[in-house]
This record gives sequence, structure tokens and C-alpha cells, in this order.
Amino acid sequence: MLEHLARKWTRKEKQPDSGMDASGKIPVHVAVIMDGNGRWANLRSLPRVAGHRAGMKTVKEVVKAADEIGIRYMTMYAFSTENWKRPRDEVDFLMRLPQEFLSTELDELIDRGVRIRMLGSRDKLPAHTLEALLIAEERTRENTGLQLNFALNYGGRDEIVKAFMEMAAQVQAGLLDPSKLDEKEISRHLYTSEIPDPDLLIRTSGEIRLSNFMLWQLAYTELWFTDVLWPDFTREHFYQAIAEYQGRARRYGAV
Ligand code: V07
Repeated sequence: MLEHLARKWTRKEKQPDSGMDASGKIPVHVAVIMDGNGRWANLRSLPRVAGHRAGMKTVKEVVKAADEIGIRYMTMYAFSTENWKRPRDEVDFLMRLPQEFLSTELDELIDRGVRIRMLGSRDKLPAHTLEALLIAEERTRENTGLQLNFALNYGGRDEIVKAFMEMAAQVQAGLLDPSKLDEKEISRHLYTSEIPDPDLLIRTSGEIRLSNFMLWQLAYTELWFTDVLWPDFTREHFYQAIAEYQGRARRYGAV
């Protein structure tokens, strides 16, 4: 129903159900920490992996909702460098989700002009996972619609360490003048070198922390937290986050 409304929006209209304002500023880049899948499963006496699969369904919904309202970049935190410490079976299951997602969604995402990118360290990923990601990146490389990033085997400090190692190697090779090091140079060595910083971060499931996600990039980002568990998160929750972001932007504009 809302999907239909969102499509029909004109610049001056206000969508009554969500409080979102079509004339307001739509965030260019929204980053999401998709937390609460395990808890969602526990509450239903289901195995944790059932929560992950339900969470994947939410990813599909939210990506569609984002695309429909014209968000340019979405970054979804799918697997952290810390997640390797989880039980082996759970890790194996998680590492199959990218393929599972892409096998049902990739053709449609391509039809909609979506570009897929993986942010994170590519070593340690099983070959089958990496291959599915590389194929998706390759097939969508030229697409100029929604830029959909999955942070996978991603850690914010790890990303910064990698950037410093690259810069140190370039300094040593005489390719980089250390006196010219600045924020722009550091940004160029992050996974997000071609991606603007997020305007809005959403984290579900009640934890009020960043958990090593996009530490550098979130410096000026608006943060929005909800107790809703990721599998229960709907496009209405998503629009609510954006409406609140727009409210904050309006208040800044007023002062
Ligand atoms: C994963 C589902 C969402 C909740 C958070 C944890 C579990 C989608 C992907 C994915 C990744 C790359 C890609 C396409 C889809 C995914 C993992 C876990 C590891 F190109 N959901 N999802 N990857 N979960």
C-alpha cells in the first residue's frame, strides 16, 4: 500500500502514513546495522539461523523501499570481522546467504539498475561466497541506480589499519609525500573511497553503540536507534527513521 503511495509522490506532497516529507531532504546514504536476528529466533524457540533467514527477507523489503524513495546509497552490515567467533555451523550458514540472496534477487536488482558492492576484507571468505559476490559486482558494475553495499568480513578499525598500511607502503616506495597526508588521502584508502559518508545510520534491536561499523565515515552521521528486531523491521519503520532524519535536518535549517 505504502509502496504504491511512495511511487506516486510528487515533490510537494506529504505522505500521511509515515510522516515522511517528499519535499524534505531524502538522505543520500543510509547505513544499517541489522541486529536482533538471533534474539528474534530465540523468542520463537527457533534456531538462530531461522532468524538470519528472516533477516534476509527484511533486507529485500528495505532495499526496495529505499530504491522507491530515491535513496542513492545503502550500506548493510551483514557480517563483521568479529562474527567468525560464532559457532562453525552458524558461520557456514551465514556464508551461504549472499548466494541465496543473489540467486533470487540479482536479476531483478539488475533490472532496477542497482549496483552491488562488497565492503570488507576479501580474504577468509569461502571461495563460493567470494565468487558470488564478484559475479554480482561485475554484472552490476555499470549500473547507476541505487548503490547497494554489503559490509561483509568488515571491521571499522581493520579498515583503518589497512588504509594506513597502504599509505605506509606508498610512502616507503616514494609515491606518497607524508607531509601531504590529510583526511582526503585517508578516505581514499578506505573501502568506501568512491562512496559519500552516510547521512543516516539505523541500528535495530536496542543496542546503542557502533560496534566497529564505519568508524571513520560516521563522524557527522545522524544516528537512529530502535528496539525493533531486524526481522520485524518494516518499510514503515524505515520511513519513520527517514522522517525523523528530515525533522532533524529542518531544525538545523531553522537555526
Ligand atoms: C545476511 C541477513 C540479514 C541480517 C543480518 C545477518 C544475516 C543479505 C546478505 C547479502 C550479502 C551480500 C550480497 C547479497 C546479500 C547477507 C550475510 C548475512 C553474510 F551480495 N543478508 N545477509 N549476507 N543476513
